[in-house]
Order: sequence, then structure tokens, then C-alpha cells
Amino acid sequence: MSHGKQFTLYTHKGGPNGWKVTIVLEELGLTYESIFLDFQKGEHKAPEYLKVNPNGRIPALIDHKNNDYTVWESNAIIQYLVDKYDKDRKVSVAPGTNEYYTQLQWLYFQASGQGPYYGQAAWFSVYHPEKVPSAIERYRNEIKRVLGVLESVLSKQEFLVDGKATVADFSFLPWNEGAAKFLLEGSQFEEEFPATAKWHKKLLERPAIAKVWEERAKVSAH
Ligand SMILES: N[C@@H](CCC(=O)N[C@@H](CS)C(=O)NCC(=O)O)C(=O)O
Repeated sequence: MSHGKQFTLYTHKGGPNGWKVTIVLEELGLTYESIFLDFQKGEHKAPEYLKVNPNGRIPALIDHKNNDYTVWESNAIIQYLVDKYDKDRKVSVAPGTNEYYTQLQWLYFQASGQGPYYGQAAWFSVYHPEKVPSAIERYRNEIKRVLGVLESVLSKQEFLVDGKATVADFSFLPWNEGAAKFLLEGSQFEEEFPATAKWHKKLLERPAIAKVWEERAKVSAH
């Protein structure tokens, strides 16, 4: 066991996919040690780490109370955590129910529809060596499309699944924060997607999430 903590989380100071998992660990009151990999040094591609996650990306989680069971892909990690450790269904819904598949639907949509498109928007806006305006425009439009999907649902209901805050809602937070702050222009998020912006803000007020956000601000300042 890692310093007496149940889990080891391999993550990154700025990586949205890692913070999604931290939120769920905190919401469930589980104990964990975060290991922040240094992408500049290529720690996520080092042979030692590839034994943990052959995909060479973060996050990856080791459960020391389950024979060091290791799982990667953020939403698979989240699903593992709630299926195994949220028996009271504090932030998830029961396996086998219709709502369970609705929860899964949003988690898949987040992983396939939000993450990759927002990630490409960040890549072409910040890291790509050439400026390619048509690529930036394409991925910004995709962000707006995804936010439009969320808005169409959240303008009619408070949360995505079963009338309560679940991991499905949490999974969208880190990338939407990135969109609101860096990827869209000015106050586009609040003005064009008011129900989504309200939902986002309300989720950030949850004590566990506020704690994670504080930690996130602290580590990314270093
Ligand atoms: N679908 C994966 C995406 C993982 C991912 O792209 N992680 C980023 C950080 S948020 C990463 O490790 N990037 C480093 C790289 O691509 O080399 C998940 O949800 O876990």
C-alpha cells in the first residue's frame, strides 16, 4: 500500500482527465496518493509507467486493497470506483437499471464527444507549431456543439441522470472549465449556454469538488 493510502493515482497537474478521477475519489471519501507525471520529461512514456498504462497517458489507478488491481481510461476508472465503492449510490446509480445506462451514455459521450474535441481545440489553439485557423475553428465549433447538447438537456432538468448529481455530471467539469477559461471567447460559455454554466457552477460548489479545485489551483501554480 502506498503510504497507507488505498489508491495510487497517476495523473498530471494540468490534465483534465486526471482531475475527473480525483473528484470521484474525493466525493467517495477514499484515500489516495496522487503521482503527478512530468510530460516534459516524458515520464508518461517511460517503460516503468507503460507497465501501468500501455497507452502512455494519464490517468491510471492502482487499488492496493484489491491486489493492486490496475485500471486506466478515466471513465473506466470512474465506473470501477462507483461500482465497487459507492454502494450507497451517493454519486451514481445502481447497475442494471435504465438510469445506469443513461449514466453510461453520458460517460461515453464525455469520453468520445467532449474529451477528444476539446483536446484538439487546446492542441491547435496552444501547442501546434503552426497556426491553422480552420482547425481551430473546427474544434471550437465542436466545443459549441457539445455544449449545445448539454444545454438542450440541462435547460429542462437539473442534472444529467436520475434527478441527482452523479459521476456523469462530474465527468464534464474539467474540460468545460478549460473551454470557459481558455478555448472560447470572453463570456461565450455563460451567455450562449446559461443552463450549462449554472449547472457547472453549482457542481463546483460541492465541498469535495471545491477541495479538488483548490488543490488543482495550488499544484498548477508550481
Ligand atoms: N481517453 C483517455 C484520454 C487520456 C489522455 O489523453 N490524457 C492526457 C492528459 S489529460 C495525456 O496523458 N496526454 C499525454 C499524451 O498524450 O502524451 C482517458 O479518458 O483517460
